[in-house]
Amino acid sequence: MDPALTKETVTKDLAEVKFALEKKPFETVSAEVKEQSNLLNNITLEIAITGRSGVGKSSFVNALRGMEDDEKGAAPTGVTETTMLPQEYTHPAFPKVKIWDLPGIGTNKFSAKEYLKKVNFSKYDFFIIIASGRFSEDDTKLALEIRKNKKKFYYVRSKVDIDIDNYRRSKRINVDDTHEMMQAEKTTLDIIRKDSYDNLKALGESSPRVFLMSRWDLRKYDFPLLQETIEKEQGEIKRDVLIMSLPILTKDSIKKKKDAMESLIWKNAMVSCSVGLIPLPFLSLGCDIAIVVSTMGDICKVFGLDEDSLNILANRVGKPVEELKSVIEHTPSTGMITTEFAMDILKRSAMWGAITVVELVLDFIPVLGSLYGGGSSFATTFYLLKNFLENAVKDAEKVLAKAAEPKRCK
Ligand SMILES: Nc1nc2c(ncn2[C@@H]2O[C@H](COP(=O)(O)OP(=O)(O)OP(=O)(O)O)[C@@H](O)[C@H]2O)c(=O)[nH]1
Ligand SMILES: [Mg+2]
Repeated sequence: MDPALTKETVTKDLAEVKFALEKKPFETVSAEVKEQSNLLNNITLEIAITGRSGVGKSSFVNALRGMEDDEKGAAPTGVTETTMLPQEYTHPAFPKVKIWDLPGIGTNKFSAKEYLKKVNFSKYDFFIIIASGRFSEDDTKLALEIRKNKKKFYYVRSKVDIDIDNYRRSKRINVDDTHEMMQAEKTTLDIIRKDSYDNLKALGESSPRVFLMSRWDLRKYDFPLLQETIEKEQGEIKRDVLIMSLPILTKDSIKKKKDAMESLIWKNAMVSCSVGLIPLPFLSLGCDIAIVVSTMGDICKVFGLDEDSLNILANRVGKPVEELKSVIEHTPSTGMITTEFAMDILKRSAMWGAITVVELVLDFIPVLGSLYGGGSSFATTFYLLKNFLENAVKDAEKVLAKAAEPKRCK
């Protein structure tokens, strides 16, 4: 624990807790927190990817899971799916997050209504309708039906990298002229945007929104905007699950994940000190250490620092996983995060000026004194998790930078 914690930092770190406790009675907050604390393992998020055959549905499923197309467990691409059954792909780290590769629309004789019924539409949180050229009547009919059923959908125009490339070739753009290359990209995107808008208007959409993207680089074009738009249109809980589970593309995605996780750690700290009061040997503290351990594990997964996520990233960027691991300074490998490990840092945290921290926390939110150990358990557990989170953020930023480095020539 950072011994230099001040009134200002405590006030900032626990503003959300104070706000919640001012609005509602302690028991209500406590009950809500219990329900939300384990959201990564309790809340399902089901995303449906649809569109005509060959538009890039399966590729997008893989991109959302941070995977390459040829990886084990990836959705097969470049092959026509003949099955009428939706294919389920679970998120590599969070099995409650599912991305569904729906059968191509338009290639069968079903109406939009029948199609939705066949794919069991009610279970999806939202739909992404992809087109790689013009949108078709099949797309808009489906959208209309989804809207009728009070679900959200997003039009995505895929493969814009190909359009940009074609435009540059057709205009004989000099590849060494960065300005011209950029200008050609902008012009192509403007053309696609206008074309998609006019096309959907002609098909009866009154104010269509279309997101341009390429499966090969989700950091580019409209994918960040799509992500932001979907997040805004989801309820608070699903939004957090979405933020936590989407791949880390930029430093900004790390920041968003950090904000979402800050809200999760105080909830877990509170739950761990409210239930199953287990006094810890040699400490005047009590908390459910299993909750502390699983929260640390979740932090690792959210920031891509667990073994599986690191392997997937290493494969994606074509670097040995050891190279990525070499920059991780603070976060232990997932196998090391055990009860003993958590106990050990808890003991050390408790020794470090915890008294002042407890005083600061209780001074700011006196009602926390009703938790186990008069609030000291909460303060210690919270700062332990907060410290773990801060370190994971630093490590995730280093891994992101390492992954982006050009490959070394041998
Ligand atoms: N350049 C480029 N190629 C893409 C993109 N998205 C998909 N592709 C390619 O387009 C082809 C078809 O992609 P799939 O993901 O298999 O398409 P699908 O919609 O799942 O096709 P069906 O399952 O047959 O309906 C593959 O060769 C992909 O590699 C993209 O954004 N850019
Ligand atoms: Mg497919």
